[in-house]
Amino acid sequence: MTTRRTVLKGLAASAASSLLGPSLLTKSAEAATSSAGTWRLTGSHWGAIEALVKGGKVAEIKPYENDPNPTDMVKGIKGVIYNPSRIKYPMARADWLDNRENADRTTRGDNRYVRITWDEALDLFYEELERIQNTYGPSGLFAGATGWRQTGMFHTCINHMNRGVGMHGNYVRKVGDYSTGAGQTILPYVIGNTEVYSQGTSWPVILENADTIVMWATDPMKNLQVGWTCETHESLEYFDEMRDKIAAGELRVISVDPVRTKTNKHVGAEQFYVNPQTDVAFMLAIAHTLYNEGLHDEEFLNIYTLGFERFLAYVQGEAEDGVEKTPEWAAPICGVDADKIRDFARIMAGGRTQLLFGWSVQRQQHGEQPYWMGTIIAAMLGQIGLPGGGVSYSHHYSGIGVPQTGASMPGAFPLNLDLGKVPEHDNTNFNGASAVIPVARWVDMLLNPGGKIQHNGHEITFPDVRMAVYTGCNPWHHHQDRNKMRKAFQQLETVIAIDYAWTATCRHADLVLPACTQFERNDLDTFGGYSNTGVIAMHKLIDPLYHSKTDFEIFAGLTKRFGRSEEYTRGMTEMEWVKQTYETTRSANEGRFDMPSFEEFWEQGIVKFDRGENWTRHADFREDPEINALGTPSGFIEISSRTIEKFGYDDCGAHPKWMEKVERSHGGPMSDKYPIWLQSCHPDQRLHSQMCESDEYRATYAVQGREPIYMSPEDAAARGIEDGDIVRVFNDRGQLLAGARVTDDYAPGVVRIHEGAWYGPVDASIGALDTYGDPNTLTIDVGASKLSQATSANTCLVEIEKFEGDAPPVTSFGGPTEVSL
Ligand SMILES: Nc1nc2c(c(=O)[nH]1)N[C@H]1C(S)=C(S)[C@@H](COP(=O)(O)OP(=O)(O)OC[C@H]3O[C@@H](n4cnc5c(=O)[nH]c(N)nc54)[C@H](O)[C@@H]3O)O[C@H]1N2
Ligand SMILES: Nc1nc2c(c(=O)[nH]1)N[C@H]1C(S)=C(S)[C@@H](COP(=O)(O)OP(=O)(O)OC[C@H]3O[C@@H](n4cnc5c(=O)[nH]c(N)nc54)[C@H](O)[C@@H]3O)O[C@H]1N2
Ligand SMILES: [Mo]
Repeated sequence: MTTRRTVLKGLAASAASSLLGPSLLTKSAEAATSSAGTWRLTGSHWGAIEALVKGGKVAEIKPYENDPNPTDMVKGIKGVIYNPSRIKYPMARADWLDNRENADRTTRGDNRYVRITWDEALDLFYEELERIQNTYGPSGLFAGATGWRQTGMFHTCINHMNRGVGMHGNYVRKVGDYSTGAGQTILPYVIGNTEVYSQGTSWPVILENADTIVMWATDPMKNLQVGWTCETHESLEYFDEMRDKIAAGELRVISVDPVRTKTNKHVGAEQFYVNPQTDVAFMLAIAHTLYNEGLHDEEFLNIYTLGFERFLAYVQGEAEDGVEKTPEWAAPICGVDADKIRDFARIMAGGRTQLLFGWSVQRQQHGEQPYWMGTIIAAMLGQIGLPGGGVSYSHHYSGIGVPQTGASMPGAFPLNLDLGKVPEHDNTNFNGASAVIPVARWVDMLLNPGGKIQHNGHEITFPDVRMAVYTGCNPWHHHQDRNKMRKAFQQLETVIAIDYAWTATCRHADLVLPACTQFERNDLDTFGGYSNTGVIAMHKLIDPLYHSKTDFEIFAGLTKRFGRSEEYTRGMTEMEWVKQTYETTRSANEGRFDMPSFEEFWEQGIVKFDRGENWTRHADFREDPEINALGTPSGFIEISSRTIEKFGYDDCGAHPKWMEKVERSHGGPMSDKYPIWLQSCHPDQRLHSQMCESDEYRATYAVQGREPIYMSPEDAAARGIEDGDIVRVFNDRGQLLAGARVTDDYAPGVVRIHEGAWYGPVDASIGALDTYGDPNTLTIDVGASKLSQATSANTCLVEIEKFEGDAPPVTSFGGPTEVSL
């Protein structure tokens, strides 16, 4: 099959100059640059953008003209490039530079840094790697953290670090991620695939065939503003269609969420408030209703699933706790009237129903359970594999549901060693400890070297880690329970952070290396997420600012210290890598999708493929469950799992169950002391912590210079809090200041502070007041269960009070205090 390609025009002048390099710049290109400036196209998590570059500076940034739904966040990009928080040159923590592994580690975070040269910095980096490998071996080094590196396939900074450090020696790595840790662990046992990172039924199929869409704990219009690769925002168009269909009475959409979401406000869905963290009780009562009213699909359960009887005995109260999971049982837990629960079950069974789950609801204690229940309800409805029916766990992410073109996309810089090569320190002896740990357990690892935990059927032994290297991630935003973390960090003799901005991670590091931003390098990227819409050229806008370097240059410099720079770079320059990556993609698509020469591509900016075909998830399984068996142990949907049962865990058993949380609002544990549930969802106006530093943009949402905390009028009034007040939010783990935003989008007892707010404690002491409003100052750091050991960030209770007196200034931004030794 050959598909016509559409090449989008424009932006040619800028592109050509980037390709040729400075020495070959033509006179006309230079002239264009000097007067009116040049518009250059590049890609980003926030979509394709065009930047006006004048006199070597970015003067203006606007969304790519063909972006159908640009995000407001584009307004924040310029403020990221030019920002007082940029890391200008390599720096070392004052106490550490003096005393290295004998330095006082309790002063980490006091923000005193000494400027050093790149040569000194890379020598120190290398010396520390040597010292750790020689003293402790690979179990002494943790370099496995990952995060939302800026876009661009070649410059993917995580790969640069893994390859560069990996050439020197082995180290402790992580498995899983913060996004979907519980979901990606449970669903392969239940439905044979992580589901969270898999293509879903095409939106046009859903919108055409579904009678009811249940948006369960999901806010796609907020979360689809960004993508893992260059976002096209094609998927956002479907929400206009959804809105129109609801208005025309052709579609019913119900949002099950303790908050009225951005998506709901756009499409006008029915709001179904449920008490936080109680979805499983609600779902068990739905299952009870479906079964006892004969609304379930017996035939589907017989043909496609295993283990229903056992689950049913639990629901009917004939086994285990002996409690029948009636709507009357669930109502006081989940806060939904028994009759409304029954209605809900009947609506779902009354027509074609598509369940769409977000990820937040599995980022809580026992986060596996609501996901498992989601599949069971869909199986009881018997619509899995039908167009507009069944269950999805991914339609809010990176263009999932936009029909996929099927084209091959560019690959990233190789993170592994070249074939047949071994690291300088080829030691694979981890001293009896595990070489891979579940990602969200690294603070427990630091606090309990030699300690053991269960994980997904295996025992993990925590290594004795002494050094950590972080790049493309910000653990002092992404991990839970700041004060526990501060203590754990004292275990580390050396922390190296590579970033372009002075994040809290850099402020708690010993050696800080300035990478440049993606706008200061040439690259290419997938255009669109799972849609594989095309390939985009990422034209460098300006040269690296200050003394910053690309991650490629940084690790070329590090590997040079042990004589392996050539192998690291393969003797190729940035542009040679970009071109080679493009050519590899072009060959992979040969005969299927035409792609122009590299030179043409670079000039044109975007190669777009024809839209893919509509597709229905699990249709093949429905068609023939023997030939197209699922990846579960049995090949069928496992409503009960013998494999999980054999692990013998008390917090994730043979089938999903309602389990109480260590902290739960609305009458649950700890709610006497801390009555309010804090959810730390993903920000509408940031990508995690990225862009928080962008001052002008932050001013559009901050409240008296603090991160907003959204709360209901009832909770505000009960505490004498008014919209715009500074409040103190606290629990036994920590305290922070935030700015009150009072809105009836939030149910009473439910508040939100978006994750990614920059941590800014008043001082470096344990328990210090955070002046800006990082919710992870308050969140709990426990594993979701022994199965996944995932983050439980959304299991968190707090109390709030109006802050009286003079609020301390925000300390999060603007970089370190420079001192000299
Ligand atoms: N309470 C709570 N916590 C959460 C979550 C939650 O819902 N609630 N969500 C979790 C989830 S799902 C996620 S994915 C994580 C996100 O956690 P992270 O991925 O750690 O968050 P980011 O803010 O994107 O951090 C990326 C860092 O990399 C830097 N960076 C970007 N590009 C480059 C580059 O090219 N080179 C270098 N050297 N550095 C670069 C950025 O400046 C930034 O500091 O947070 C998790 N934490
Ligand atoms: N703008 C923007 N978009 C992003 C990101 C970003 O940082 N900014 N990050 C990206 C990444 S890395 C990820 S992992 C995804 C995250 O995607 P998700 O985890 O799905 O997103 P969240 O915004 O955290 O939460 C979605 C909804 O879940 C609801 N919710 C939370 N807890 C419960 C509960 O107990 N029960 C019910 N019924 N509802 C609940 C919240 O109220 C919210 O409306 O987003 C991606 N998209
Ligand atoms: Mo994530």
